[in-house]
Amino acid sequence: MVVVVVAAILLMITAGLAMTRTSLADDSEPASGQVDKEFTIWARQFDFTPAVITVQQGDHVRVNLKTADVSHGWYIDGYDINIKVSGGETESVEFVADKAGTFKIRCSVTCGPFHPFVAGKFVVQQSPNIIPWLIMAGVAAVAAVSVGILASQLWWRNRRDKGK
Ligand SMILES: [Cu+2]
Repeated sequence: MVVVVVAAILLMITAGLAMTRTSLADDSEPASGQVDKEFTIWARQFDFTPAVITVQQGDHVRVNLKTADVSHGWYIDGYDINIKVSGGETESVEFVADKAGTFKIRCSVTCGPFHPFVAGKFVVQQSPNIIPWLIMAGVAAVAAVSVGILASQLWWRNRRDKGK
């Protein structure tokens, strides 16, 4: 009897988790061509404005690089992104921020004596993963229900034995 009840509860929780996982996966998949974060960055002698950009892991990012003076580049160390722009033009790049962490941005065109100072940061914040928490909650619920059922069985048995 106890085994059947526990098995049924386990089955329900597993099915629930499977459904939750599927719906989460559907939500996190961005539609093709959809841009989550767009930035327009001005490069000049000798900085980027803004220098620091922050996104969430998995964001589809679009960056438009502009310059009002000489040629500059915008390179993310560790992301294989490198765009270059000449005076008065705009160059764009789109990519998915799939790696979490803080990455150095550098100018990839020697633009003058203070070129090494043309730098910034690309911050990719890790998206919270709720799946492990859901599994832990499921296991805890099963354990609690099992203990409850066992305790009540023992209580009834004890009562019945006393009555004899
Ligand atoms: Cu430069």
